[in-house]
Amino acid sequence: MNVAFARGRARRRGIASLAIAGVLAFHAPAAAQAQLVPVASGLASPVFVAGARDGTRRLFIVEQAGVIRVMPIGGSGMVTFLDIRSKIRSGGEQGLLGLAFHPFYSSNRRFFVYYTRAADGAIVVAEYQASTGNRDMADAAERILLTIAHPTNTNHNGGMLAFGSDGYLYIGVGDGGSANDPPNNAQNKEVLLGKILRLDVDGRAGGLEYGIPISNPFFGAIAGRDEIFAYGMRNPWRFSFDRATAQFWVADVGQGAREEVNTPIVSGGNYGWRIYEGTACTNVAPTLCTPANYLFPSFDYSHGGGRCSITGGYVYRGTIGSLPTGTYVYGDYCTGEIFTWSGGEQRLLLDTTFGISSFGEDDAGEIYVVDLNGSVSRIANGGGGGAGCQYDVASVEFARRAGETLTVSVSTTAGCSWTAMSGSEWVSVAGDSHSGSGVVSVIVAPQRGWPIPRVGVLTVAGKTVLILQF
Ligand SMILES: [Ca+2]
Repeated sequence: MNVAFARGRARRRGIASLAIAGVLAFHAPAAAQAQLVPVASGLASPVFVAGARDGTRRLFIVEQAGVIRVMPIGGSGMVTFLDIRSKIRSGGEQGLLGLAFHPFYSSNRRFFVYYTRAADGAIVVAEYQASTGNRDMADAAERILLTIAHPTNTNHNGGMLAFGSDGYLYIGVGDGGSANDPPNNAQNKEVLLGKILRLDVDGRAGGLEYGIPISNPFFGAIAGRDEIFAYGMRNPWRFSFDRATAQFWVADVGQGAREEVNTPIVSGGNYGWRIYEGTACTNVAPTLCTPANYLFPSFDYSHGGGRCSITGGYVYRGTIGSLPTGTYVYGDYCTGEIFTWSGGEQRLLLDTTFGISSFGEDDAGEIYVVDLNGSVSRIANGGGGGAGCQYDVASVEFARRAGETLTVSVSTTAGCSWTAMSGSEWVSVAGDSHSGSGVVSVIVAPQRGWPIPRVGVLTVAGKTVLILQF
């Protein structure tokens, strides 16, 4: 997790939030405000949310103590998907920290978790499987893939798991804790702490419970552990892959001064810790501060205004215009601020009271923010209608020859207005002006005479909908 979880909220900035604009590198919010739509509350220390990309649009919420809950979008009745509390040491930065669904989860039901082990705090990456008989429940059987000793400190466990577009599992591992990485783990390619790892969960080789991609940068005879993909990380608590471009974004929590985002993450890249924090030489080993030997953040921010710990997020690729497409969303745990990175600028999107433990994406690419204090909210367009609104509408509807009433659904943000109009005399619509998501009734007249299929046209929320009658 990050240093902030242990610090609690004592450094929260309160009324100092008025001083944000202009003081630091952040630019003023864009005119079109975002809003938060609560989707779940009453949770026990939630630390992650995700969809399974299985087409069901269910949300899975990870609670730190060792429970995964599942809820359908727009529904209630959240149920326990997995409960492994007995295996886990939880509290501070420890617990059940990460969850990733296999790219073929819809057919193989396999998923992976990252936790700190009850007995000794070791990092464990393990595989589970959803039940064949109940998709809202996981089987108890566990297969442990990887264990990393983490005996000295309770902080900097990392905790992120995600599959890349290459089908491999990427794992964010912290540097082992304390401050300034005393054992120099992050720069040591012979240990797995302070790294991004990449494993093949579908293979097994060399007596291991996983395979190692031969394209890993230190594979085989090349010096360094074969599992390592990139190094020089302090606590890469949250990272993501852009679902449109596959670009890899890692937010690395800083020590005492800088919070950084690195993208793209390149194979074999050295991202600097503990030699550099952000772009600054830490002076832990000043003779090593040769910039050419390291990769530096794409952007970072300082600890001014009470900020202290970055929580990495996602690039928005949803279809309903909640944010401008291609915007990267992230936040600061200590201040509750949610930021965007777009066009080379960091902007404040929302200032919340949340302890932002994570962001997450659902199957449709909508982005959620997780509040460690017990809730999950979706980031939505602030509305206002017209500009900035996007609409999701079916393109084709099928009508029977005898005539019938169809419904066409429109998905958009609250406050976004739209109309429905018919362009065919045998198709009529009931009501023509709407706001927010909704449905419109489409009355299709019976077809008389010789049964030749015909095509009618509707315009709904600016989109053409074809009515095929046969
Ligand atoms: Ca090697």
